[in-house]
Formats: sequence, C-alpha cells, structure tokens
Amino acid sequence: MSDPTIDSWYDAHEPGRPTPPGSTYTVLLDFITPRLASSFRELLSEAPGDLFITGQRLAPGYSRLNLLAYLQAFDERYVFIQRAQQKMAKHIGGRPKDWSDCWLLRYLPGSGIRDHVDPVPGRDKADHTRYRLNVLLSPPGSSGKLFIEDRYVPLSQHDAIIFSSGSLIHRVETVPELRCILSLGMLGPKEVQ
Ligand SMILES: O=C(O)CCC(=O)C(=O)O
Repeated sequence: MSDPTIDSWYDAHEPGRPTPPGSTYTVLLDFITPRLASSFRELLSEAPGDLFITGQRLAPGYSRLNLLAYLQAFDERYVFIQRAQQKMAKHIGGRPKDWSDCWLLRYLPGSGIRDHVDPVPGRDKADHTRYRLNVLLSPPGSSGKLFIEDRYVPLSQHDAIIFSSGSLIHRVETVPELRCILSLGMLGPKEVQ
C-alpha cells in the first residue's frame, strides 16, 4: 500500500470488509499505513516503561500506555487518533468526547486475556455501551488470536476492528511473541443503525 496523507487516508476507508452474516463486528482493511503503524510500535521502546499500566485487574504480561496523555497534540500520531475517533463516532453513532480513551496495548509472549466485556463503570446506561476500535499493529502470526463470542476474528496487520466490547464477550488467546494494538474506546448506542 502507498503512504497517503492522513486526509486521503481518511477519505479512502469507506466502507470496511463485508463481514460474515450475523457477525457482530466490522473490519476496516489497511486502516493505518505501515509507516504510521511502525511509528506507534516505536512507542513500545521509546516511552518510559513506568508509564505502561500493569497489574491489579490486568492480565500478567499485558500492559497499556495512555496515548491521549502521552502524545503531544501536534504529533502526527495524535492527529491520526483524532481522525480515527471521528470515524469511529460516525460508525457507532457516538460522540468523540463521550468517554473516549486511547491506549497502546502491549502483550508479552505467553500472555493473553480471558473472556471478558468492558463495561463503563457506573455509566453503562440501558441504551449505551462501550465500543472499541482496535488496530492490529503487529504481524498476526506472532500476535495471538482475537475471539468475539467464541468466534475467531481473522485480522491482517494494519486492519482495524470495531465492536461493542461492552456487550460482546471477547478474549485474546496466548500470544506467541508480541501483540501490539492501538485501542480506541468510546461510548455509543447499543443498537448501531
Ligand atoms: O487485543 C485485543 O485485540 C483485544 C483487547 C481487549 O480485550 C479489549 O480491547 O477490550
């Protein structure tokens, strides 16, 4: 894939891959350019290790960096995140400012995450839930597999997936080498139009 400017990237990604009948997610192919993906991955070694959140309720070997706090507003990666938030809001019918977050997820070899959902504590309303737009930044063969509602979700490197992580049970099976995910969260209506 060529390396378009962010604006042409934004225009170029409608719609996603048609998902199988009855599927509960949308895949957006080549959501990020290889160059930008590599620039996000560089944060794994560039960002101070103590900024990665670990432990407590998080699985061993899994940690995450708060990109909205770490990146400067003029950084092209921050600009990319803002555009991705707009795209996500449009897709789910939400608002970019509504409980939005953005993490760089790092899974070390042998780690994974058991079946879970991601509710918004105290905020999950009858008609709203948490969504995630997750971009696979590492090669799939070394990254482990994502399952949603017990269904394997095949993703290529640089693809994104949008799904309701607040209501759908999902897990990541044991990661062979390293899994790196750009993960945006946002509140949206339970029923996407
Ligand atoms: O690594 C992934 O693809 C899934 C991460 C996850 O469990 C989540 O975003 O809630």
